Amino acid sequence: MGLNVTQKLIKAHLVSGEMKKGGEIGLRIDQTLTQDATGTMAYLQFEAMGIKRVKTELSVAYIDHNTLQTGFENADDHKYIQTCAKKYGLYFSRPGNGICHQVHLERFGVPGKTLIGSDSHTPTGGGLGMLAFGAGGLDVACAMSGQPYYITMPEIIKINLTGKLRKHVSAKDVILEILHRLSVKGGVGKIFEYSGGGVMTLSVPERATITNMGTELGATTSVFPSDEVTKRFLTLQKREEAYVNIEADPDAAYDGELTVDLSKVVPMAACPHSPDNVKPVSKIGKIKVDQCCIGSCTNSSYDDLMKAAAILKGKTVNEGVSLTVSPGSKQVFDLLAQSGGLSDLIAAGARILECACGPCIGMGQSPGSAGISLRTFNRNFTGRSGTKDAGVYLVSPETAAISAINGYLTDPGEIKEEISYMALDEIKPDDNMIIPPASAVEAETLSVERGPNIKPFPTGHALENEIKTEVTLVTGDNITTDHIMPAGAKILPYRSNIPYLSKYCFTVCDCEFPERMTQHKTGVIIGGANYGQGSSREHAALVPLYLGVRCVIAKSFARIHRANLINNGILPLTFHNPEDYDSFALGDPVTVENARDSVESGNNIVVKNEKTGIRAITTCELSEREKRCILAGGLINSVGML
Ligand code: MIC
Ligand code: SF4
Repeated sequence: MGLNVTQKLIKAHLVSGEMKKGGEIGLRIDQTLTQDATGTMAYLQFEAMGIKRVKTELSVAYIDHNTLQTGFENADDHKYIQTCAKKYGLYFSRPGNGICHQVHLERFGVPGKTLIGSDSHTPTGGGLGMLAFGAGGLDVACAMSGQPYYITMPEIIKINLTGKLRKHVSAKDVILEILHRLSVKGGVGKIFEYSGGGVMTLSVPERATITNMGTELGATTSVFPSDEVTKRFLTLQKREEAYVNIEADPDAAYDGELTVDLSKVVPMAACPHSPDNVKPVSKIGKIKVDQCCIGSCTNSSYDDLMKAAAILKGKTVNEGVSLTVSPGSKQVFDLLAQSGGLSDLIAAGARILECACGPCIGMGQSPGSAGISLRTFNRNFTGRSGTKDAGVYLVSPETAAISAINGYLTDPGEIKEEISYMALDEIKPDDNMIIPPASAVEAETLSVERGPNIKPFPTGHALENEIKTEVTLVTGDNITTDHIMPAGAKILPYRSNIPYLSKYCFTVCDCEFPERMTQHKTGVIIGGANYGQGSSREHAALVPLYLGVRCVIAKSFARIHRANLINNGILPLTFHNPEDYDSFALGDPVTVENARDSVESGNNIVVKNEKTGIRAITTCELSEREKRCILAGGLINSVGML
């Protein structure tokens, strides 16, 4: 039997386990990336391992999230990461050079290679035929030190693309259509592999838009083949030597299949407050819009921004709307300027922001009270924009641009004029904002600069046999890491200061949670389904650990967050019978019985509600490696890194 693209990539990197669904596999990692909001922790953890130089083929440290610099914190963290990069053998992408995923696609991604990044949208690299995963900072630190990355062998689902997109319909609409069909839980335990005649009609940046938002499906990752389109993209980037052809064998088998006829896709929008609350734009109606934001790692390529510029050319942004544009990279920004698109955007009244995540992670541009914001981004969770009662809709650049002119949500199918702009035949990439690492000899003489905002990270302690504590929080389904550890302009600068961040833990759901934990010193969280979906931020485990959370008992967990809990010694227990979720209330005293013995033997774990006497059975399926980690109180303890 032939192999599909995913199997070919896994096979070439497999260091432990078998390619059998459900078992743990270890993968050799060729490349890593970090961004600054998770990077500081990742490098502190890397330093704690005592390794002198990264052992990957390529590792890059990007600065793109924390760029507001409202105090000394961001600049200090940037300096820390920059000095780490130079000393430990990483490339450093300076602030201003762009969003990690866009820059990585342009300048570093290589088809057929594995990549892990301390950012959940690292699967963007799948658009280039990479096997790319989002991971916690500690897993990235381990990969930098030459250790494998472990995942559960997922199901491989073929997404069969047929036909061709119609005018004004974009790759964003395709992934929104898939989210509509499968939901934010639809990709859990799965890799989506794109295939079929429609694939060749999509450019690499369009493919990357789709693999980027595979993250919102909860997927382990998404991947496209590497074909002539990939070759053209790499040739444009003057990196044709990186090209290899990787396509599925004709007789390759999959665990499931879904067909999307591109010619039938229509402009879509994800309505508040979930990326899977998707409806056709035409069915939502002409709702009044206060803000439109174009950019983010999902939609900030040259074509995305030029389409928007062409729609806005000669027009003025509606008086009721604030339109922002953030180019994905310095390369995109420069090309936008050279082609005249930038001038069209400025003339129309767009507010041009720097090449960074910006409003996507709440770093400015929070909408007004109950404001309606159309964003070309990938997440619209409550409060993520910085305004709790804002309504954020996720749309394509075309929809955002035409709606910014009209002042109300508009189907881009209504655009009468032809959209045309300068095609890219040749570009002159300039990596002058990427600082290479020092040589190993020079590195010996360099030191790392650490600002006063950088505080040590907490570490867990060995698992005891009986955990006696109480329920300190009960959450509903689909809790995101933005609920657990919010981001945004006020607190993102404190990503290297866990004690400070802890004051904001879960405050989107319950403002008394941090205070309650401080009083009780320990606690358990009762969670619903898909607990911890969203970002890869390890802070959503580190901060609860710091506050004394000993275990989370949920109906189910999102992949990266579960790994982060285990890596930090917090026990993730799953209700055997989901109805038992209703047997626990805030303040109930609980005992996790025989925790250590059960983890060791692989048995179910009983959690007793000491108030009602109800004994809930929970499961904790752990690989031998994960068991060692949980028993030791986290990965750092388990491998004796400190
Ligand atoms: C996000 O989009 O939520 C982030 C900010 O990029 C996160 C990483 C982080 O929290 O630093 C992600 O997606 O992993
Ligand atoms: Fe940055 Fe937003 Fe992409 Fe996260 S989703 S990496 S915040 S642009």
